[in-house]
Amino acid sequence: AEDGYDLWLRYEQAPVELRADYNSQISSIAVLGQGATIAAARQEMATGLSGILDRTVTVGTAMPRGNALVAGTYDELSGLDLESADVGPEGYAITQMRRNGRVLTVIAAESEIGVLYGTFAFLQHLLQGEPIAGMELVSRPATEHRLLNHWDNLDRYVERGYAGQSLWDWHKLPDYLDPRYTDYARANAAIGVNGTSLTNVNANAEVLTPQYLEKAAALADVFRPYGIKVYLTARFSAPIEIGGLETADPLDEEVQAWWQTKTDEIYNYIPDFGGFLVKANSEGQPGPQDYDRNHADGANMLADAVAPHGGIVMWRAFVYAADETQDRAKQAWEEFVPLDGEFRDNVLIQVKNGPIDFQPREPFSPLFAGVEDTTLMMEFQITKEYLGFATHLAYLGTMWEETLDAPAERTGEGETLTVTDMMVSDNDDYTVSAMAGVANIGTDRNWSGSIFDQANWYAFGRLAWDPEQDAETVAREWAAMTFTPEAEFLDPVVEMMMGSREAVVDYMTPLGLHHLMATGHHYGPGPWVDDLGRPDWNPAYYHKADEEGIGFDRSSTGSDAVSQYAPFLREQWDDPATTPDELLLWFHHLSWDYEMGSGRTLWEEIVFYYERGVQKVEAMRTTWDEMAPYVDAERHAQIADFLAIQEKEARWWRNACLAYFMEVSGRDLPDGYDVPP
Ligand code: GCW
Repeated sequence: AEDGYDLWLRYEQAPVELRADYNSQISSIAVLGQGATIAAARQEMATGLSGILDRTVTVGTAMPRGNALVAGTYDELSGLDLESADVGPEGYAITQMRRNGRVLTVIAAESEIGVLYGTFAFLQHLLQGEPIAGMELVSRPATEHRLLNHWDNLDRYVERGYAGQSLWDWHKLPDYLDPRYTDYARANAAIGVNGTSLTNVNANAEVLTPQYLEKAAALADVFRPYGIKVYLTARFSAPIEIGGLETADPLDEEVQAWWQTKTDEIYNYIPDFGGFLVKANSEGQPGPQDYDRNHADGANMLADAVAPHGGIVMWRAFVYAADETQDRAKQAWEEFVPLDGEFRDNVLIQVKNGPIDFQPREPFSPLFAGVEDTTLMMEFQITKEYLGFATHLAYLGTMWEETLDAPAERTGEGETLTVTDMMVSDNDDYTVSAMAGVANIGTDRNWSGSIFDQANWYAFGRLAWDPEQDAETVAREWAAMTFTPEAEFLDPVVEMMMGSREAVVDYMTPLGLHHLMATGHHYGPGPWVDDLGRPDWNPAYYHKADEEGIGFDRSSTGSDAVSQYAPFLREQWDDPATTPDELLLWFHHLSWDYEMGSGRTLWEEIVFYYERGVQKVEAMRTTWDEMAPYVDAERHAQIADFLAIQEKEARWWRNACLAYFMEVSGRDLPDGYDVPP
């Protein structure tokens, strides 16, 4: 059935025209070498080509004769006298050459994982309709650690998950290895993901007990051939909860010894365990501040425990205290910047893209330019907690590209550095330290809750591999492999994807507005909510709309959050006249009558954007309807139904927000608008 299970590995759907090209280029195939990763590459090559060619293809283990496709490490391929390309520890090179009248298509790498990545790249190029003749590709990851973060609880509930239950069936592990674990690893290896943190950052210490470690080890064994390391979330109070200690104070020697022993035990189960991911002193989670210690004290204790084994600690910067007098957007910076230089080398500070919380649009987090001697890494949210869950179509590649490419800093020489440039790796084989994506994956047949949300998983992997990759190319690759490479389909669909996130911004939170979502679930609108226990959980705290105007004043006359940015940005964003419209109400509180660049007043502009958002979704529906000839009926119908939900809910957002703003401002809709309140 066309249920989306195969993700971007839909080999059967490859264009038929490729077969002639293939037959003229290749008469035999081999993947050389022995290890488990090579076996996985050989298996994938056989599965992939059998699907693409619609016949059983066998893949040998020795150098083939005639026109041939051969994959292997440079060592295995030494007989060919190849010039090694600069592929690094995980990259690959694909070339075609003539040898003694034969055509050879060669996939070469320094490592076995490079061979597997090269195999996937070769197959994916065919799925994208690219011919084998003349294939020349060299690729290596810029980023060292490319991780999914699962927010999966041990009872299989997925926090902010909209695609069913957790994939990890703890009850049946370690003895039953669901074949789906292998398919998960294949899908991730195909996009270069090389790490997975299995458990929720709102952590349960139980996962660190032997019963669970044995299960996690079984998953690690499945993932290992695919180059994927397992990480676990460490609950800071675990020494008390499962260790029987009276404290979790990171400066207490018994606590340190407990973590050391626990970590050694984990490495006995999982010899290549990647390390810990920690949410501490954030939203009620325990942490070092409970003992008057700081983030560095906490992170360093864990870092010392994993260091002898080569592990890392990813310590999250998502912190904000319940202090009404302080702008939430400033708090991570204030807690972390004073600790710059105090973290061990194997600590990475994991920073959400924006200073608040995965909103449809935020400026980048100022932490990305705030530290010099601390390794920073990115946390994106693949699951769409604030962008319409799995029913709204929003391609996030554009949002992530916007953050990664954002100018963050200027050097003394006047060179502009982007957010990506600020995540410097101290490993010479890479330029970027790490990127994490909060997974949108569950037990739904289509993994992500909707077909188009698969694109966000795909895009995360591709951008983690190469943060300079452009979002449009990635969307094209994905759409070609998921549906068809025909231009008549790709052009309009990629255009629809590219505009989709901005449509959500328009109908939910245009012009720099943020956190207008209803309480708790964050799905629908709730700008009127103003009575929650913590002020910074109330939408009204963020929009500050009243009779006079709207917006959060973070300029130098307000909370001064703007001063956490580099001087060139501070200057630009401190003045509404030079602040880009997209961030206007993030940084400024302005009169409803404020005159916009468009000539409209702010109030008219807000109405215009909400209305535009609805119109964009209407246009997306029309585009999709026209795609019926190119897509199987099953997937076409589901996507069409989801777009209908999105249109209905875009109207709901528009109507609810405008009705509320009309009430607080005492204004009517401008002429020409007729939105039912
Ligand atoms: O976005 C918020 C979510 C919480 C989440 C938290 C975090 C895991 O609403 O569900 O908790 O962020 O990132 O820690």
